[in-house]
Amino acid sequence: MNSFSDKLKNFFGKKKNLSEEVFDDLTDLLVEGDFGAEGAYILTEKLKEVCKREKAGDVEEARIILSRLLSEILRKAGTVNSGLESGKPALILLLGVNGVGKTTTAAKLADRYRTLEDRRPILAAADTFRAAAIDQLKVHGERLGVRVVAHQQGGDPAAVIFDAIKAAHAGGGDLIIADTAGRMHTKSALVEELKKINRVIESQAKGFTFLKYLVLDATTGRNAFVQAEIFKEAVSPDGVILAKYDSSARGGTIFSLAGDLGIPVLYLCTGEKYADISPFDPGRYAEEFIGLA
Ligand SMILES: Nc1nc2c(ncn2[C@@H]2O[C@H](COP(=O)(O)OP(=O)(O)OP(=O)(O)O)[C@@H](O)[C@H]2O)c(=O)[nH]1
Ligand SMILES: [Mg+2]
Repeated sequence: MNSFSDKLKNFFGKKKNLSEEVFDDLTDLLVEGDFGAEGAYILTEKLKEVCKREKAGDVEEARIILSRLLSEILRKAGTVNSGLESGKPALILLLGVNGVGKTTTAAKLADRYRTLEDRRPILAAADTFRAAAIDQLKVHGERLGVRVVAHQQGGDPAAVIFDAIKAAHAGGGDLIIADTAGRMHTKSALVEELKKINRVIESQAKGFTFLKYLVLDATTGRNAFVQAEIFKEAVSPDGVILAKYDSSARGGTIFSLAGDLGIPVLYLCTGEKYADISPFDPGRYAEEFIGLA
């Protein structure tokens, strides 16, 4: 995994006895791992309490308890399946700030659902902000052999989605994956844009499952969490896709997303290739995070 979990592994490997110092050092480490100061403190306090109750004798036992607590936090955020219902058409809207990986993720999802779930995806270029963004999606569409519905730069994103829904009705597909513009939204602009898209979906896409996935860049640490707070308040995303987890990610942000915001992580992306996306596994992630796996 990444170097941060190596650090935790090292930490647990060195110490033997459970002392106050161990818990203090662990808190510091968790903060370093993007847990957030409050989250790190609450977690170590909880760990201390459970260790006492379960009469944990050494660091190794504490580590196993910690892994359990961590996966409980992740499971608390609810379902970790994609939210798609079989046999039902769906529309996935990918949201997120600049450069986090939305367009790449749109292509990855199209490829994944087509090959593994027998879906017929349509990519919708609802990022009409930049001409390059539309072309970028078209290139992915060509490579994958997936249809791309696009308008001109500066067009209305809701109109692109309208056309994508029309294409789906006409038999062109059963899963619309919509890329959106990544400019840093103010909350009200985001809400307005989404209201318009919502209206289109309500009137044109009855019977569709509508999902909003927030894409976050794992390398941005606590910043990703702050973005998630804003998006949660504005549009209540159904789940998070954590991109660029292959880079220097420290990974603690995921626990705050689940624990503090109640947003489940659905997928981890670990590279630029289409196959570099995998469903999130809470138990395994918790174990890997503390170097147990
Ligand atoms: N290493 C790595 N790079 C990624 C991953 N996902 C995306 N990227 C790269 O990150 C950069 C930005 O990705 P985009 O998909 O264009 O991001 P975006 O959110 O659509 O960006 P904007 O449209 O400008 O807001 C590109 O160079 C991608 O190749 C990932 O999981 N791992
Ligand atoms: Mg993009």
